[in-house]
Amino acid sequence: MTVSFTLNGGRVTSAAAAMARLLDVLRDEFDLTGAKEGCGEGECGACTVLLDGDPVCACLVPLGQVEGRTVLSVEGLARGAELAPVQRALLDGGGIQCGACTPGVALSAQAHLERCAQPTRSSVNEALAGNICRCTGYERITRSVLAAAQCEDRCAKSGPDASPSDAPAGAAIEEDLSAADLSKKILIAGGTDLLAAGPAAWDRFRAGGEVLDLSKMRDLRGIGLVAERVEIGAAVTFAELRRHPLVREHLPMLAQVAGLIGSHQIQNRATIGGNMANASPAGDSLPVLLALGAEVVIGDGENERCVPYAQFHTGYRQTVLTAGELILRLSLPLPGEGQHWFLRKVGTRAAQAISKVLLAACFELRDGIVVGARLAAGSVAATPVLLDQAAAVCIGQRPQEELARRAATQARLEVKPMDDLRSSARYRSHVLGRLVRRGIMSLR
Ligand SMILES: Cc1cc2nc3c(=O)[nH]c(=O)nc-3n(C[C@@H](O)[C@@H](O)[C@H](O)COP(=O)(O)OP(=O)(O)OC[C@H]3O[C@@H](n4cnc5c(N)ncnc54)[C@H](O)[C@@H]3O)c2cc1C
Ligand code: FES
Ligand code: FES
Repeated sequence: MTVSFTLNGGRVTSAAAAMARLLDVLRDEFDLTGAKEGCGEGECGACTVLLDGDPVCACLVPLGQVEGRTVLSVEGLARGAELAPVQRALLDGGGIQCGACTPGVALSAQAHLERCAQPTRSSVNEALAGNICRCTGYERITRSVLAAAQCEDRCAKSGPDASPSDAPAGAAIEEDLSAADLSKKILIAGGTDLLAAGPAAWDRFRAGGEVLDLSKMRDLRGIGLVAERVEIGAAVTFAELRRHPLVREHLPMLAQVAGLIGSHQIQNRATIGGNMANASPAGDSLPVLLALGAEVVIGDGENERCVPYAQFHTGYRQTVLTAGELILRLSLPLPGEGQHWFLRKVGTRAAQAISKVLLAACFELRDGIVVGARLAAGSVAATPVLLDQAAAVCIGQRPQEELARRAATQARLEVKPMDDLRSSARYRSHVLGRLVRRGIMSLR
């Protein structure tokens, strides 16, 4: 089986395994060594390439998922002998250092310049947050990209022909849900957890080859309004959630948390269904889904069942999914009148940081009185926790200091935080109390 795609403007075919990493294929088969392997886990961005114009980490993309798509590596960025404006600006502005991460920086910057009508210092910094350069020199990089933003031809597509290829999509990895025996398959969506699991996982893929690509299933992909509820396919990415007008209008807390997941490279690939199925207590979307009162539709190719999301996580990294089942979609109620929300993620830095604590809360207020409350926290127990008792304390009360203090104390009693590399249990408990207090005081 071969995989065909457009690479730097030309049609190419690879006979490598469908689960081979795009990074290895580019470097070993096509001799394109601009994309570097820094971490192999999606953290550093040195392997960044553009997939259909979006920055992704080539170390986390299986070859089979580029079938019929367009890949741009740094080798395709220049226009013949002439450097692209962003490359020229990095060179002129000294935003290059030792050069190891520069190809990834240039491609992330190029994508941002093409997508953002008016790049600013903060939008550039956010767009480059997934390119962690060990030489530092961030200021010069930012200045160089802002200088490139002034060039009239900054957006001109590079390479001889960067239009999507006409190859039929989906030949390399199976995609027909009804025909698949799910219990025998490795399910892959964005691959950000699966491929970050390292060489042991890749060996399993190479040996097994029994892979089902959820990202190609139309049933798992859409976002829509159905009977006064927002339905979101499990294979919707965080980048899509972040941008989608329905989500931004009705579920702004979900759009906001999508922007807190990893970097742009990760958001362009990671799916909400994968975040739920991976079931890490630090999964950032999970407390938000709890606070929003989501329901999960689960299926096995023939039958469907609907489970309140509050019952989905059954233990550390465990869910109600049985062998052969997958998450099809989420269903979320539209917010009612007088609803307020509060979201805070506390980590070591703003981007690319696993949460130490995350609090998501929805409150309903009538005449200044709390008449509804759902608070949920992440990274403070083996599963994301719905803080039922803290919510109960709020009902019928005015959001004042005394209430905030009582709810914070109650919330701390409802969780069982752990000591680990990122934080201590004591710190997590303390921060959770502060966040609950702040959430309630934000209602005043
Ligand atoms: C560098 C980096 C930074 C990150 N930062 C964050 C962060 O800040 N916050 C955060 O919450 N997460 C973070 N993550 C993890 C996040 O990317 C994943 O949890 C992601 O959401 C998983 O989705 P995916 O589509 O990539 O899943 P995949 O890797 O494709 O799959 C993950 C698991 O879920 C299963 N699966 C996928 N979809 C389904 C489905 N529909 N039904 C049943 N099973 C399914 C797969 O079989 C697999 O076992 C980060 C990851 C990386 C590599
Ligand atoms: S090698 Fe570091 S993100 Fe891919
Ligand atoms: S350019 Fe040297 S480590 Fe980034």
